[in-house]
Amino acid sequence: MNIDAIQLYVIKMPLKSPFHTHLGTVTEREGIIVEVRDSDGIFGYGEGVAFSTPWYTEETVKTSLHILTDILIPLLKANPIEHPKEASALFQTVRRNNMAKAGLEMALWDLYAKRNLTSLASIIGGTRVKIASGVVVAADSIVHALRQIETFLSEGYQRFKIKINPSQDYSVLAEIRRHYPDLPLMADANSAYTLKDIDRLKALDDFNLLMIEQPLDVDDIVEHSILQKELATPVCLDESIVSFEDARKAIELGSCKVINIKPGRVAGLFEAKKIHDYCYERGIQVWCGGMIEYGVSKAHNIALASLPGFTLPGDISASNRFWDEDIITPEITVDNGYVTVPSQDGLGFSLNEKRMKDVLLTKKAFRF
Ligand code: OSB
Ligand code: MG
Repeated sequence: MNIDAIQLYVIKMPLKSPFHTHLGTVTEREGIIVEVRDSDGIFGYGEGVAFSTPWYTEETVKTSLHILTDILIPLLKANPIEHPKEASALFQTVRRNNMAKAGLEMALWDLYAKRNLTSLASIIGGTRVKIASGVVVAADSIVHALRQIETFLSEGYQRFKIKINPSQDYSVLAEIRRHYPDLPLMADANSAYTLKDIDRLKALDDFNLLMIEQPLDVDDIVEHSILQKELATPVCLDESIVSFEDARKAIELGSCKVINIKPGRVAGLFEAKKIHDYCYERGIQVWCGGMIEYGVSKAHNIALASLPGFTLPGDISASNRFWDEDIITPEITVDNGYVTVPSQDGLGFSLNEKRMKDVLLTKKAFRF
């Protein structure tokens, strides 16, 4: 692919409003924008989606920078590739660190699509021209949750996800259902429960939820299969699935009926597509998750969600869900509940240079 240079930009922005989960509250977001440039001066962009602290996965912005700087970029420099899928294979010689891998791998996909004068969506096999958009409600009280739902409904979102935990589940969902009996609603527990809570979780069958996401711990593949047999509500796995093999095992065990695919969590677009293809062949529903990310990662998610198996609205929301001003132009918008899949080459969005400057913390260049 004739890579000439790579730049890593670390950026930081406050969220428009605090994002509450039982694991902590996110008020500002650091992120890594990965820029690859080839010898013809064509650019590709990816985004490292690890957080500043390891609350969601074990990676952080700092560990990602270390792995990119000292391991992955040198590996790519020493092993020139012709296609992004070779990067995915090359990076398999490094254990885990999936978000660092994905940031670089996805930049290579964008570059590859641009070189082929094709949109990223179509180069990976996407078929949709628009994506049904869902949104997450992560409030600190029922009053705020209801207010957020009202706003998001007026903005056209088609599916609503609410964060729950054992001290805020039945009562919150009951109150939402009292106001919105037919709202397309799901809950995300981010591993707040154990199998001892099985009766609490069964009670949530009362609310006709589309699914419950990651109720049990990350490694509880067996426990999720026990739980799923007891629940009418479909279980969706998020944190538990960090590879194709995890997805295969979870499906074989009956640990879930739905999978949330996030390219960052599974080391990039190639692995994400592999999981999609496996699920599609077996009629397992998938949707594309979110990471409170910037527009670069959102744009990759849009391309991914254009694949035919992404049959459920995911956490692909507009730039203005989290940001006063995103780092891409044009910004991502939701129109009548849908995000349009760009038809321009590559991601179909450019960096907003001015906004990037305003939010830049550090920058690091690598010459090939
Ligand atoms: O569990 O899906 C999750 C955000 C950050 C980390 C993990 C999760 C989330 C979300 C919001 O639920 C996703 C988004 O809309 O960006
Ligand atoms: Mg989740």
